[in-house]
Amino acid sequence: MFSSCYRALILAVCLVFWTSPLLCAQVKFAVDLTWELGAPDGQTRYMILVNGQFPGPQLTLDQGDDVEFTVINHLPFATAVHFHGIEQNGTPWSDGVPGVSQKPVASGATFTSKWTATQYGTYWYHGHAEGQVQDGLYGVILVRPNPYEPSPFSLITNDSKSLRAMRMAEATPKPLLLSDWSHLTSDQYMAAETATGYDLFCVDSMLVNGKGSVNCQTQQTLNQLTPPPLAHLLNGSTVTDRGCTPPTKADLTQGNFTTQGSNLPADMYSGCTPTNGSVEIVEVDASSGWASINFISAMSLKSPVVSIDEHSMWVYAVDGHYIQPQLADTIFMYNGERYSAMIQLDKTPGDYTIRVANFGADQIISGYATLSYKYGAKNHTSVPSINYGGVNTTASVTPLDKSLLVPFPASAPAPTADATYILNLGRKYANQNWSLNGNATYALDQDYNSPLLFNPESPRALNSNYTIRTKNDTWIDIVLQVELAPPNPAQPAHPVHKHSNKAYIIGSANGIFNYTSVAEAMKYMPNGTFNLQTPQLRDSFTTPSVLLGPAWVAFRYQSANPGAWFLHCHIQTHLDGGMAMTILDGVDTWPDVPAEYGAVNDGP
Ligand SMILES: *[C@@H]1O[C@H](CO)[C@@H](O)[C@H](O)[C@H]1NC(C)=O
Ligand SMILES: *[C@@H]1O[C@H](CO)[C@@H](O)[C@H](O)[C@H]1NC(C)=O
Ligand SMILES: *[C@@H]1O[C@H](CO)[C@@H](O)[C@H](O)[C@H]1NC(C)=O
Ligand SMILES: *[C@@H]1O[C@H](CO)[C@@H](O)[C@H](O)[C@H]1NC(C)=O
Ligand SMILES: *[C@@H]1O[C@H](CO)[C@@H](O)[C@H](O)[C@H]1NC(C)=O
Ligand SMILES: *[C@@H]1O[C@H](CO)[C@@H](O)[C@H](O)[C@H]1NC(C)=O
Ligand SMILES: *[C@@H]1O[C@H](CO)[C@@H](O)[C@H](O)[C@H]1NC(C)=O
Ligand SMILES: *[C@@H]1O[C@H](CO)[C@@H](O)[C@H](O)[C@H]1NC(C)=O
Ligand SMILES: *[C@@H]1O[C@H](CO)[C@@H](O)[C@H](O)[C@H]1NC(C)=O
Ligand SMILES: *[C@@H]1O[C@H](CO)[C@@H](O)[C@H](O)[C@H]1NC(C)=O
Ligand SMILES: *[C@@H]1O[C@H](CO)[C@@H](O)[C@H](O)[C@H]1NC(C)=O
Ligand SMILES: *[C@@H]1O[C@H](CO)[C@@H](O)[C@H](O)[C@H]1NC(C)=O
Ligand SMILES: [Cu+2]
Repeated sequence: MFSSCYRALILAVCLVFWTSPLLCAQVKFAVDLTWELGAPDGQTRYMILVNGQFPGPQLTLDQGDDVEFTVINHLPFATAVHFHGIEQNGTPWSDGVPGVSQKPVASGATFTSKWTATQYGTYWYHGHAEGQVQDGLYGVILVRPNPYEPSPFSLITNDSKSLRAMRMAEATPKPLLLSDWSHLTSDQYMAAETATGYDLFCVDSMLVNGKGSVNCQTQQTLNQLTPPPLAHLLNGSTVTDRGCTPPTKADLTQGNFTTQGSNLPADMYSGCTPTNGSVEIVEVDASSGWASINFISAMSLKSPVVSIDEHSMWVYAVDGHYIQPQLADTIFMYNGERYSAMIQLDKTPGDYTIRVANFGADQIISGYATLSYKYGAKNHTSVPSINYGGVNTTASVTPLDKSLLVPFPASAPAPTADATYILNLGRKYANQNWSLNGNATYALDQDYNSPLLFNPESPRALNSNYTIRTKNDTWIDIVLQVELAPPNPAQPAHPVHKHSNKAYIIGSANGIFNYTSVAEAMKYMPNGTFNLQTPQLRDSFTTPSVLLGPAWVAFRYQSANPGAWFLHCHIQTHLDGGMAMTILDGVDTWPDVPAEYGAVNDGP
């Protein structure tokens, strides 16, 4: 009932504002999944193809469209497809998380999600069963804004020709789906973790729109690119010839649990054989004036910094939502994040390299694509802003300032929260097992056959080690506290992603959040620790990487969309290892799950 009311409202809006060809489309989109040999980076392995393609085909929508997304599972195992960042207003059964919002889609079965594209912006769909992102199950979702959405381009220029060009660029963007790629399947990767007791993170290549190559560097180059603090910690040893920090540097990359290093597959961290894969060419036409490059991180394990040689970028949207545009040369990205950038096509027509470099201390590796001006010289050599290790090449390179990603139009959360949850992130039971609250690891398949959305009173749904239960129409604070004590000598950044509606990142600091609420903390913390006026509005909240001491980040959101929403680290191996919880938003007002979604109330 709730959803049909909502749809009626959207329909009314469509009728009032939209011209006829655009009117509230019903979009049907089907993905046929198969398990086949493929070679995205030039080396063959088994992987998931979507309609015979990798990455999957792009789903392009207009804001307000109703979508029927059908998964046809021809894989030899169960699956489910999630719509990352799509708020699923009134359709919690269509979120695509097995064990949370639905049962897994069995091999041979078909499942249709139905949802409304209520928000404009750049999103993506991806597998949410096991580690299927690592096997290639993902594709772009683009929702073009309604004409009446105020856009922030007049903060860049008031020149009417340029504004028209930006609007046109926004409607026909160049999405760059960035991913990391391993020659091991996700199952093999996970098996290596179980066999070694290591949290593993070495990959073979970085892909742009599914294309790339294995790039190898000499050991000397890799050593030169090793950041001095890492070199110091390596204490005389070096990164491997794949650019990876060895997992044996346990104090740096692992917890204090037992390991079996001899079980590490010989070719997982060492041995680099270059390949000649293909290169994504992004063709632009200087006569259009501007292009919109929409970066989407579909990375499983790596954190890329991206740049386009000789082109500064006006970043105008993050995680699908407009911001006050900010000019930057490089953007540091975490798993699942999206950044849309306007670039002016005013350089000498030619080819310019797009660089995608990992910036964590875990691996020195880059991937490339080409921005190619139509009619430009093909022999043009462009000037980089970052090197193979992701480090700026000159002092004048300006990184995107993430503390200043101000939503446009201005929007802010409620000044106080109704409930506060403090979660202690860290390892649990083994180096590759992670807990989002310090108490429990969340096995992905634990509720496969009785999803929490169908069973809000089950013992698991009532266990605060696994779920957070909120009342509808309340404001919730979640503080992500990153511990630094045994068994965690250090922790990498955790990009924690929340399903359904976005949240405001309202504060972050080093140390222990030793308070019961943000309101209390504000009395004691230095001015500037919290920002309730212009906080970022996002669907992921990355904790700082910690080496020297603990740190925390706090986000605030409104429980306004009743449903079971996953909250999890988007590093695939951390999710596999248990780093998740489910938020049961508005569990007091949950709608009945429509019969067509297979709701069987299995009871507690
Ligand atoms: C464009 O005009 C608006 C309204 O006058 C103004 O607020 C804005 O700053 C102008 N933009 C630029 C880039 O000058
Ligand atoms: C660094 O290496 C040296 C020589 O192998 C060894 O004696 C020392 O204990 C190491 N230091 C650390 C902090 O591991
Ligand atoms: C890649 O292709 C180029 C041009 O055909 C060739 O010169 C180079 O040797 C090839 N490299 C590898 C690793 O196959
Ligand atoms: C690039 O090619 C053009 C024509 O093909 C030539 O005129 C120019 O000198 C070349 N530039 C370089 C740097 O090789
Ligand atoms: C990179 O940028 C930083 C900060 O602006 C600067 O200190 C450093 O010198 C730059 N690196 C190079 C190689 O110029
Ligand atoms: C939650 O986890 C803690 C620590 O593992 C445990 O002591 C407690 O019993 C658990 N609570 C429930 C309700 O299972
Ligand atoms: C973790 O377990 C402890 C001990 O049972 C309990 O006090 C605490 O509330 C639990 N934390 C969560 C998030 O459930
Ligand atoms: C690892 O850390 C735990 C605390 O979480 C501690 O009890 C244990 O002794 C540590 N093990 C080693 C080998 O240091
Ligand atoms: C937290 O606050 C309590 C009470 O003020 C204090 O006793 C305790 O030492 C504090 N803990 C930390 C880690 O700061
Ligand atoms: C905090 O700082 C802001 C800007 O620097 C200032 O406007 C405000 O008055 C300060 N608030 C307090 C409580 O000091
Ligand atoms: C839940 O709260 C939101 C936000 O206040 C409200 O719009 C919505 O109607 C409520 N839903 C239900 C089912 O009460
Ligand atoms: C530990 O992580 C592995 C995946 O690496 C997972 O299969 C296993 O269930 C986890 N164990 C626990 C106790 O969470
Ligand atoms: Cu993590």
